[in-house]
Amino acid sequence: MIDRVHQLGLADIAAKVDAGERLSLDEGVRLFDCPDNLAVGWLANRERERRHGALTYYNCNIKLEATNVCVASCLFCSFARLRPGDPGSYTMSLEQVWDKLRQRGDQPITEIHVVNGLHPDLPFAYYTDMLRGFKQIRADVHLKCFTAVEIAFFADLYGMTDEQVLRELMAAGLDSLPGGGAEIFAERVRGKICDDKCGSDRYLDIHRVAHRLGMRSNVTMLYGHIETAAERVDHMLRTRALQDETGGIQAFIPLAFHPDNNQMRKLPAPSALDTLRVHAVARLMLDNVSHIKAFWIATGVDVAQIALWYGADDLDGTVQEERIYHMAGSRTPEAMSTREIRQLIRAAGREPVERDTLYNVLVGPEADLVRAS
Ligand code: V47
Repeated sequence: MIDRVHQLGLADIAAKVDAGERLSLDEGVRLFDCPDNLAVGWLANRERERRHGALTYYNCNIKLEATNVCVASCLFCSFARLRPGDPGSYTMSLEQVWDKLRQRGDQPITEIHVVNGLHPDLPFAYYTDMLRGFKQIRADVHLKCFTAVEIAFFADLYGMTDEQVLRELMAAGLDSLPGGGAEIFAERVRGKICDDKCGSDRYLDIHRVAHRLGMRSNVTMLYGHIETAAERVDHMLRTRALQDETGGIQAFIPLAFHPDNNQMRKLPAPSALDTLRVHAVARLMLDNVSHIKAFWIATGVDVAQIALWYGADDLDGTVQEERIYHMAGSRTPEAMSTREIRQLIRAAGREPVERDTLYNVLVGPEADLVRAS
């Protein structure tokens, strides 16, 4: 394969990666333009194995979307409804939200991931009470809730600074921020697909403040719509620059655009090859981010398995209730058991590790062998 890398003109990039040197924007674009997908994947896999060997992480989590009422009008979104009462809109009562956790009292859930629409009429206490309630039901559960876009919205709606919002949510039990809302940082793209929500600089600054306050976060990238290769790499470089400053980013998560039931439905979904390439380039560009997550609901299960050979080392988790992708056409199951996730990781030739949100190991690869013996 190294001969092929040389023939393709990627020897300088391979040498830089080997020497621990950083790749530039132009080099990232060359990785996207290279005709040989497998060669790029091979380079990324070397890097993935250097960091994690065959280990592949997942967690036991639940995703909740408490409301889909949203004042933003992102063209890619199939989930949001503009106003309360619009057909298909919903807002759960706090009891309904908490019930989602109570109903799973018998499951070893370690993380709740909440993403909501930007609801114009709910009081701030809805969110702080939600967090407090979760912790009352399960004191040890990790609360990864509210994207930076939601934090910015709360600050503007309730007349607080971003930092005040984060501090109040942390006091109520918030443990970390999920990566949603990043889309593509390039202003050209943002101006076209999501011009009425928090911009890139503020998104990144909210993560910066969260890290300063002691929280960790993830960063996502929504790809496969109108962005160019250079805009994808620019997105990765802005992420890398923040990570240089704070070290607080745990995982980078490429999210494949799903075109059903939204205003960009005329666009095709990104191909499996493109999905594999994005994960591979992310692994190579983001030398300071430990984990590249292939979110199986977004990639599809089969492609997520292959992505484990293209730079990804994490699959997200059991998920259980997911609406954003299923309303946009995802045909994956809505949930997986830990047994199924472990089996699909093994079937891909990798070794499953159940982690908590902060990547502490909870169940190592040997657990299957013990169970099988
Ligand atoms: O912010 C919305 C994306 C995100 C579509 O932090 C779409 O661990 C594709 O951020 N096609 C929410 N994507 C999900 C998210 C996430 C998922 C998994 C793990 C983590 C984490 C975060 O979903 C939104 C938006 O970027 N999205 N609509 C769509 N039609």
